[in-house]
Amino acid sequence: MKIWDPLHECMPREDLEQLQLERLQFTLNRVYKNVMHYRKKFNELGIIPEDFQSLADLKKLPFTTKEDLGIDYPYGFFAVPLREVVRIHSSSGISTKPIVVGYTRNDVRMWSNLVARIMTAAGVTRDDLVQIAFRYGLFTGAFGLHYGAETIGASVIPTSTGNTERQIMIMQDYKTTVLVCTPSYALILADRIKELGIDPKSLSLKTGLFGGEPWSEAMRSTIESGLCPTATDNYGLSEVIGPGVAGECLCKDGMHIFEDAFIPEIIDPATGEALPPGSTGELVLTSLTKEAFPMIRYRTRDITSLDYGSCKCGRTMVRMKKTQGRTDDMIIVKGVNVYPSQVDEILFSIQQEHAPYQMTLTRKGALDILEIRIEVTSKIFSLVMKSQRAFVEQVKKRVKSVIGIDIDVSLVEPGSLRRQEGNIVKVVDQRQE
Ligand code: DLL
Repeated sequence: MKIWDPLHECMPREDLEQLQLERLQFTLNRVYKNVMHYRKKFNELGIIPEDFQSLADLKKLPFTTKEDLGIDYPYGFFAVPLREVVRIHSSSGISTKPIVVGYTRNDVRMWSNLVARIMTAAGVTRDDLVQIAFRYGLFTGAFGLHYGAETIGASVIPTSTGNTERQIMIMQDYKTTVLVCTPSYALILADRIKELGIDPKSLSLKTGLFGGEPWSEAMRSTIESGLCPTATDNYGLSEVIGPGVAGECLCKDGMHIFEDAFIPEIIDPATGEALPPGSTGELVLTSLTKEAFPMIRYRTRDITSLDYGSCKCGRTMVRMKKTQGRTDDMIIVKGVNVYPSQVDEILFSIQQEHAPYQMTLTRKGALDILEIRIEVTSKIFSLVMKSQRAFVEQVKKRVKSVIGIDIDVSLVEPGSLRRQEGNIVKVVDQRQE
């Protein structure tokens, strides 16, 4: 099994920790000098970057959260002038404003190499034809995998999302060997292939890199039997770089986190205390090489555990387990991150009141369906029938323009939504694994 960057991916832990410390010092200096948010935190604690003499000192610093990024929207966390930024991406924020991330030329180079690592780990080589069916745009998934594949020297087929039959036609005619998309889209492709009576073995696919949302081992089996013989899981988040934070090798026993570029910690989400190795808790990440958008102790809100045991592939990088949920109420619908707080804001902006609502998620075939049920308040009730319909349409339209997905909206009887201790359960996820 080929390894893209054996020098780093197989580094003995002692050397790795030395490298992490040097890179951490570089990063802390950079943020202290250039990012007001971090300088304020250092000053409040009465410390300077030179005080960090060991990796354990990292714990002196407070966490960074998505709320912090929202306060300094859009560029407050950039550590370089915009003139040095060559790429901007974004992801859902807690409010209707997204979070904005930037990359310098060096960042894009580093990112491409990190993604080249996960692709090589999944068995991709320069002889492959890589069909990228992630949405091209502000989402980091498509461009990240695109640059990684080009770095390896593979041929990229940038189909983007949608038009499932065309995707399948391209797969058949261009003889795609590697598929890249969300696991839920892979299920849609597998379903359609079955409906069309195509034998998956007649395709040229040999491996697929999937990620961007949680998925189960059951989904992996369905994809491997009905679409492509090998499916690997890949994790990342825009704030930290995008894809390329962690990915499975062909042992498929956890995703290697590239620790020369990111320091992972597992904390108790309630207390913020570090948990002993092997425990399950919230993943916190610190970036070590990023120039434009360094992140210090970023709370990912993803729940997982870390395995420092050795892996048969030879990589020494720690492995994270599949995520086991989140410590906040974010959900991922059709590959798009959605926060109930975004829906709160949208409803308030339309109706100038906090209408009680519930988000129900179901899956029709392989397709995610999000329905927002809104209880009829006296304000909504007073609208004539026609305006009620217009209100429903307006909610759909605003959600499409702010969050980017099509949803169903219905009005329901006052008091009919499920409550727990008096509060409406905001998210009911009925999607089966
Ligand atoms: O989803 C980056 C990415 C793209 C990773 C393509 C892998 C492949 P965001 O849109 O910022 O970035 O969403 C990040 O998605 O905090 C997780 O909750 C979730 N997530 C991403 N990958 C996985 C995965 C990209 N493999 C958020 N398993 C993260 C479970 C995942 N959840």
